[in-house]
Amino acid sequence: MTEKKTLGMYDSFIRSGKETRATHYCAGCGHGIIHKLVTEAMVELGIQDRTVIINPIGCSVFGYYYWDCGNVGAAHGRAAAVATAINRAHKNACVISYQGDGDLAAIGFNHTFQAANRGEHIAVIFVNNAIYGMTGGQMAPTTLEGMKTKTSPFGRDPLTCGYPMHVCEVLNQLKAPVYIARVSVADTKRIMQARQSIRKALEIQRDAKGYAFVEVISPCPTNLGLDPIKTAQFCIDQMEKEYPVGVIRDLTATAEPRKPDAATPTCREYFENDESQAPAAEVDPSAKELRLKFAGFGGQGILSLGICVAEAARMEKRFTTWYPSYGPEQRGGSASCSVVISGTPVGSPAVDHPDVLVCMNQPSYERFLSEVNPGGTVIVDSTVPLNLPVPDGVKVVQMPAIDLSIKLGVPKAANTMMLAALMKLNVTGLKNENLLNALYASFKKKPALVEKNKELVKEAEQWIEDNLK
Ligand SMILES: Cc1ncc(C[n+]2csc(CCOP(=O)(O)OP(=O)(O)O)c2C)c(N)n1
Repeated sequence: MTEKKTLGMYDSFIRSGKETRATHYCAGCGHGIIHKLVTEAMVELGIQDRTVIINPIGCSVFGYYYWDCGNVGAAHGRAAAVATAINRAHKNACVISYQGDGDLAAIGFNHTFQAANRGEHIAVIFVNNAIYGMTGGQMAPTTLEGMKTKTSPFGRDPLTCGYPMHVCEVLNQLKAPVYIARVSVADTKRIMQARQSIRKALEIQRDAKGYAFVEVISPCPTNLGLDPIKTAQFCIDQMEKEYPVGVIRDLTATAEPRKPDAATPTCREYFENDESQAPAAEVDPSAKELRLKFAGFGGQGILSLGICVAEAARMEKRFTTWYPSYGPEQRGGSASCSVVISGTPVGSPAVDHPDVLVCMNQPSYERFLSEVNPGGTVIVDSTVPLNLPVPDGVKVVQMPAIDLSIKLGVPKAANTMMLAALMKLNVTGLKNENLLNALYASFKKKPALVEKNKELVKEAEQWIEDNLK
């Protein structure tokens, strides 16, 4: 007998680390069947080249070993957010979010609900096996009443654990979804029905018609402690009693396809539309990418300093990103931001290895110094002891930004002192005039501060002139 290759799956699952045609799923698990239904529909509908499947956490986290299309991993429960982003950035993409009941209905439920309510263009395949499979059989929102799991050893009691959650019915309260169906893969007849619903959900993506949700009742023999045949029977006898299968909503006949130009603008479009604020970036392959990190305590103006530099880069028609990271505290907690300046579109706004590091406090110096690229520059406040080995080829410069700003009576302006240091050391590749304009523009609402900051910049430059070689 020859083995027939499933459409839309790789010939060999080498991403698992070995040449194999075997998946990592247990015998009798529904995931393999559902994978097949999804990829077959994807190929038959001719959308393989523009399909992106989101693989969040759960037994199907390794879906990307098998699906021969675009794949993106997501944090537990966050598939809807990732799917939203992908679809908005790539409007031609057909996005499939493939999620378990723990992922979708527990940790990720609010994401699911909000994405459905927004009518995002996503086909959601919701694998309901009534349990957390990957972690060894804990109770899920969809666990049946009385069902024994690791975390409900005496059976799910609605008094303490609530009732089994009917996700399709909850989503059916919303206006936006185009298609909602519940199917099962417990036997051949049901698999045929599941095939139709999954195909429909993908067709809706092909035609850019909106949100489609397919719940699939799926056997998990390992965690139910039953053999595959008995587990399939459990799906039919017990699960379908609680979760009746069928099409719950189908608005495909009346749903309007999204018009390409009427689609939700991406973040980039929001900014680029305002030409006066942000001249469009121009491609200049000769401009080397520069990655900068600014770090200190919240309230020290670290994030604003990063914005100034990013704004100046935009004025010079560079591609640029500003990416903040801060703790929960408004004041006093750690804060940092990453800025990338480039002559070509920026791939990632995260800066793990900066070329320029500005540190306003000791924890950030300790945290980031070792990550600076060779040839890089570190500007660190003089209050920070330089007691760490400096990586080869990295230049460390101390600047009394905090002391100087206190001396000049504007303690909050230590970040302006750091900006002056960046200009004087000429490490951003940007024109000083633009850096200053970006700084002054940040005081649009407090014009009196512009004059004061001009004085501060002069003082800082003088200090650097006198003290730094
Ligand atoms: C933030 C976070 N919390 C908890 C976990 C542990 N965890 C991994 S998988 C999982 C449940 C997965 O169950 P489900 O979504 O039903 O998928 P299944 O494994 O049954 O296919 C949990 C709780 C995690 N990885 N990350």
